[in-house]
Amino acid sequence: MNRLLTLLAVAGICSSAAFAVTAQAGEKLKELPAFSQLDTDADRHISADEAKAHEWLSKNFSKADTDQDGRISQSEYLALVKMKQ
Ligand SMILES: [Ca+2]
Ligand SMILES: [Ca+2]
Repeated sequence: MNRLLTLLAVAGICSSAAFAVTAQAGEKLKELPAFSQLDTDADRHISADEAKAHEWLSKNFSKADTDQDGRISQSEYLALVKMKQ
């Protein structure tokens, strides 16, 4: 089933569909909450667990964690938000 869907997607996707996906990603980025909303234990870092509250952030956690210390600092979060705007 997945294979069929993939084939259909490859055959059927046109540039407007690709554009729609990009636009959808943009929508999700707009929904990035304030740092303090994600930092629920207020230790000034977003842990991997805290990032799970936001699907996109969770998926991009390692990208956001630029110093690779396993958590996102406020400056890392702001850099991520700016980069994606
Ligand atoms: Ca925290
Ligand atoms: Ca970090």
